[in-house]
Amino acid sequence: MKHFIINCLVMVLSASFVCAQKKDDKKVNMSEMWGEKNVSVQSLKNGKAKLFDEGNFGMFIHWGLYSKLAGVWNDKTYYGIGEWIMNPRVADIPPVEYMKIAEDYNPQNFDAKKIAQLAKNSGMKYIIITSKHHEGFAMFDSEVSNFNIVDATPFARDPMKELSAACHELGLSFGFYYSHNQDWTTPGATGGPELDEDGKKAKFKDYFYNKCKPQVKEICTNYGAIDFVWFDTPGDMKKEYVVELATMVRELQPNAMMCSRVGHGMGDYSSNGDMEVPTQNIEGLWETCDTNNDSWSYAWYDNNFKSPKEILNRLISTVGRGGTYLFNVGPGPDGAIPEIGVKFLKEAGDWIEKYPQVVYNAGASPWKHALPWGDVTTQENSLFLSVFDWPQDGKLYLPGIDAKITSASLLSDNGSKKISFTKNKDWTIFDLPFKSSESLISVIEVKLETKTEKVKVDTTLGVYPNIDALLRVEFSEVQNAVESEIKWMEKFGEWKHANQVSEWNNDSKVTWTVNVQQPGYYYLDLNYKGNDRLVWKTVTDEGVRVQNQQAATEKYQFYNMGIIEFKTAGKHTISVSLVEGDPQTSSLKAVMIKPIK
Ligand code: FHN
Repeated sequence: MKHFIINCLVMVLSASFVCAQKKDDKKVNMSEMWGEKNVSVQSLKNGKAKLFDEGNFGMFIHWGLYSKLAGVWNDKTYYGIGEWIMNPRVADIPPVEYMKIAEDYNPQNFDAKKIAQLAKNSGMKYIIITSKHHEGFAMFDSEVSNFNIVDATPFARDPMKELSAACHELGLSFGFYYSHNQDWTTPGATGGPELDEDGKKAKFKDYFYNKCKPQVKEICTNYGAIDFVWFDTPGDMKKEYVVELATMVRELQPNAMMCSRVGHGMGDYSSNGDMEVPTQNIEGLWETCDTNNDSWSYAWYDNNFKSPKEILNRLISTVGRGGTYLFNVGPGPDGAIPEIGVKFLKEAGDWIEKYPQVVYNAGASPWKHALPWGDVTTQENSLFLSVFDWPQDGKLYLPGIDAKITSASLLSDNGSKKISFTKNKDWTIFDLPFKSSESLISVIEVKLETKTEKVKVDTTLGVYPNIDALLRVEFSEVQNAVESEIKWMEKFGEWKHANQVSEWNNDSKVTWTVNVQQPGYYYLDLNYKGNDRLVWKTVTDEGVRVQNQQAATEKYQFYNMGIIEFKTAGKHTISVSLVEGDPQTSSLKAVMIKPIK
């Protein structure tokens, strides 16, 4: 496995978060936001992690006072993740003013049973909800601080009691998010006021012992058995506090799982970066948390909801990489989940109900990465091919498997239909109907003679005769240039993730080995960024050269380079190098090889 350098150009926002203004770009330690990734918990898989490991799909809910603001303060809309609105980097709302929002917060349409039922109908196995986010407002009845939904609002109900009961009634598991380090309205906490009520300098210790620890004790005591305590943004919180908190959680709720964001390697499983579906398989127990639109909490303008197909695509891809998918919804100011989000989730849930074997207790793909037409998950002797892009020519190409296939069937709710297939060297070619029977994602079950975990697959990226093949740099060998993992925000808090190769010199090159199904001509596109105009050269092991100049911008884009030829089928290398242009500002993200129609 390659060693990636985390190169993150972001701006530090309090001790543990970041903002997208370039002038303050600065390197930050991502483990301060999302925790260390060195959690090794194989032994938990049969114990308390069973639900997490096998369920593979859960609901995340971001709900707090910020949901009432919906992205607006003093008649101005602030774009980006809504739950950050009070932060100085967003609307900079003074804590005293922010706390007043509670006075008329009355989310009358909150209906715990409806939300739990939605999670269940959507195929999710558990719910994790914000009991207290960075704003410091407890969405539960707290003896520790009056700044809570029961004491400080006319709503005066404990929605966490209602939701935990509703989940348990429906057989769903339940857990709490708790922001343990950041609390922007409590003196001494990270991001909180520096002075206490008496004008004295407040310490983290005061916040920790007077609010954080006792509140975590409350959520671990007053809601029956809970299955998760999801701490977030540990920042530079001292190890002694993290250990004390995690130890208390383990004593009070021995079955509750903590993610790596508790900090200092104390978690039971790794939490990926926000909104990050990884491109390569990851071992161990891990999760990707993602949101149904661009923000975690409700924002009035944010109706960029992921379609049912995209939800399923991201879920299946996460499971295919070996992980679990935690999918967020944000109730609106009235406490209800926006209608479009509900509709799309239910449609995704209907699909999962038809094809549960693709998701639940499913194993990772032996290819270790997505395939151009979809992705693969596994159970026992079966490979489940989830086809996101149905081939127009009736052929589905699967590279690199030499295990004996005993049958292949196209699944549907009317039963399965056997399909024929042929072998061509190390490719298997399935004959499919021209029209898919399924409007979202069709599933082909390929039964093998052996168990899928024993099957050897050649994971070399394929070049396909009927679909574009994307070759990302993380699947290449890089010589004399720097490969790094990059993360950036589009809107504030809306994270994107990729790998790039930069710092080019005269000897630099990026080389992919590919498995070409059919010889012939293909279009070659490069995905890069840089300044002005760049000249790139692509050379194959057969001596075919494509060299061309195209424009460059500071954002990654695909550019056509011309036509590349593979003279023979089988394994080949293609190498890309920068010939002209500024080597310092030029970066390459991927190559696309497209059949010519
Ligand atoms: O700062 C939070 C953010 O508001 C949100 O809660 C996400 C969810 O994973 N966690 C933090 C940033 O990573």
